[in-house]
Amino acid sequence: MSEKNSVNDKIVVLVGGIGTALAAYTIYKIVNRYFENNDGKFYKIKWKGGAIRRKVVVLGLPGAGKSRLLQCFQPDLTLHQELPNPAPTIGLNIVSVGMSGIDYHFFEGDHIEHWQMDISALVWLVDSTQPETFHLSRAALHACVSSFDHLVAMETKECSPPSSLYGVPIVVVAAKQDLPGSSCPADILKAMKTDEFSSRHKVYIVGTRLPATGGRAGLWRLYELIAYAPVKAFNPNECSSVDC
Ligand SMILES: Nc1nc2c(ncn2[C@@H]2O[C@H](COP(=O)(O)OP(=O)(O)O)[C@@H](O)[C@H]2O)c(=O)[nH]1
Ligand SMILES: [Mg+2]
Repeated sequence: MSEKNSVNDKIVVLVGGIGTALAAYTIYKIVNRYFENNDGKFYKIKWKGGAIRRKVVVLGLPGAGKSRLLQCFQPDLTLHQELPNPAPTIGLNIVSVGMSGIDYHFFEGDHIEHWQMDISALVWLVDSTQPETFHLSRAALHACVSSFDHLVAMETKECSPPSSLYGVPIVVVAAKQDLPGSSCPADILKAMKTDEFSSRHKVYIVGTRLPATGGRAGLWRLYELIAYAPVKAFNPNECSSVDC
């Protein structure tokens, strides 16, 4: 009888142990999925282009994280694949990649003269860990947008819809959110004072964390904006508000 009890006890301990291990594994998977893979959809993008071509300009102060961002827009990147430390960009870095039937051409650089072309979005990166440089980033962003709107103003002199540049969406990226002491995306958007041009461009904010290994976030949201953010509808009343 006592021998039978001891066998039963062993079975209970064994089943209990397996149950605990399963529960722990499930919790681990859920937590891992939440923290490590909240960009899950990004890794399921169909990395194939097509007949439509779009140009996206990626700008910001040197070291803001532009090249790291573009490293992530590559076919078949896996979540756990290690990203090399990007070399400083000299001149212009062009990354071409097909996504969901559209050919995207990303132009990365620190200078504004490269971006005055037919583009579908401006992505502006800010290093969230450098609040002391926010005013410089803001000045550079405003200089870019002024130069951009000046071109639009020249095109819209007749107050007819311009050919290409009008109302291009602007996506401000609060980069390096994984690093300690980083300012939150809302504070960065505020620091960029984008209200001053929000009547001419719809402005979005995305926080990204793109460390060399694992734990990436923000890529899917950024992709969605690049792919679907609408160009602001032409408003003839805007003609007079832009100084030519
Ligand atoms: N931890 C972390 N490091 C980043 C992130 N984005 C960029 N970096 C690092 O910041 C440095 C400058 O990035 P880079 O992309 O070259 O800046 P760029 O001059 O704007 O192209 C590099 O050492 C990157 O590895 C990020 O989201 N997290
Ligand atoms: Mg670079």
